[in-house]
Amino acid sequence: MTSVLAPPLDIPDRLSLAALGWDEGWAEAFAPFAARGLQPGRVAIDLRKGYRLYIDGGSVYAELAGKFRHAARRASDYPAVGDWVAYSAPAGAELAQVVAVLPRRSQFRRRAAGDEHEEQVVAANIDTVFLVTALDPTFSLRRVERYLLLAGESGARPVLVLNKADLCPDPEARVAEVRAIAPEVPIHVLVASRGEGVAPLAAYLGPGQTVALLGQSGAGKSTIINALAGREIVKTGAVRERDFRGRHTTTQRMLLPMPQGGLIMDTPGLRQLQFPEVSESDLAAFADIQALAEECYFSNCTHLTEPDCAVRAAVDAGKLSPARLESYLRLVAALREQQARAPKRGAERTRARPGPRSLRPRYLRR
Ligand SMILES: Nc1nc2c(ncn2[C@@H]2O[C@H](COP(=O)(O)OP(=O)(O)OP(=O)(O)O)[C@@H](O)[C@H]2O)c(=O)[nH]1
Ligand SMILES: [Mg+2]
Ligand SMILES: [Zn+2]
Repeated sequence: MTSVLAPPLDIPDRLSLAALGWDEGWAEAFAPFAARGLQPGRVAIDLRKGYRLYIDGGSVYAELAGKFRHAARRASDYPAVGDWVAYSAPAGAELAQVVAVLPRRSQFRRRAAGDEHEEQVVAANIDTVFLVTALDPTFSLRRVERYLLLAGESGARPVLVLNKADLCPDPEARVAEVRAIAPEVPIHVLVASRGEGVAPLAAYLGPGQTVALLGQSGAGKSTIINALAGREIVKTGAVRERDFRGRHTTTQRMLLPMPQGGLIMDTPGLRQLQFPEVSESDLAAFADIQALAEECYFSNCTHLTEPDCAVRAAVDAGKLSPARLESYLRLVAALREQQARAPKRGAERTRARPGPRSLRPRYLRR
């Protein structure tokens, strides 16, 4: 059992309660349980049929005590990753028994599966949340707004992390836009895959601190964690080139002890906001960029990172505005996402597909 359920073995998980975030406030909330001979633990992973708990100096596997299950009324009554719980370890029992969940200081909720009225808590007791957005052509200010809203409801302190700056013609313009909608929120610009801009994020960690990362799949959440840890402690996955979609590489929420002290929570990607409907005729407005693209070395150049890109060269030479290139890249990404969503069945397929190959913009040809 342990082999399947254990997080990566090289993570030191023999933390003291204080390192896990325990303080006087928690001790006070726990006092009645301590009086009953129960122990405190923090939920590290939700294994659906049970939990892995970090406890003072180690970890245990636990399940819900029968009484707990009978008393639980709402989905939000159940333990979430990050929760402090009271457990007992009856002699001879294989698993520790979770008896109670301590009142949460912050919480992220989402609609419970199968019940549209009920909300489930997916992460608890987060001090700081990194709202991770990719500065690739899928960038959306509306998505940033939605993340800020989520953070606002949670009670965790938000930090905006704009990753993949290498895929953005004008990161500073993006920062300005984001700052305009969230003047109080710290903003960090990163190229996480190269470790750039990552170091300042360590300031949010430290003994007892809990940081969670939220963002769409493929935004680079796990890459940021690995960069902060200084080695690979979680898996990362390439995004689909066609439409920049992530592959939902991280499938479980888990709390990971960090070398800086404190815990970081990796999370699966949030569902992506779909692009607004667009049509290929919108590309007509970008005939100049399409003409430039004919000169790119790679016929399927994305104008993001490829060498010998005539489009980026025009931006560098001041002949094409970065904002205009961004609008174009967004439009193309939206078209691609639409094509990927289009029905794949027989007759519909021919209709849903774009026109004759020769009429399709060079960018969309493969
Ligand atoms: N170009 C570029 N690629 C990046 C950057 N950061 C991460 N990536 C790549 O983006 C892909 C997705 O990264 P992940 O860290 O797996 O993304 P994630 O947000 O954890 O995705 P999920 O686990 O699916 O939610 C990987 O191929 C990373 O190497 C960056 O700054 N620039
Ligand atoms: Mg991930
Ligand atoms: Zn190009």
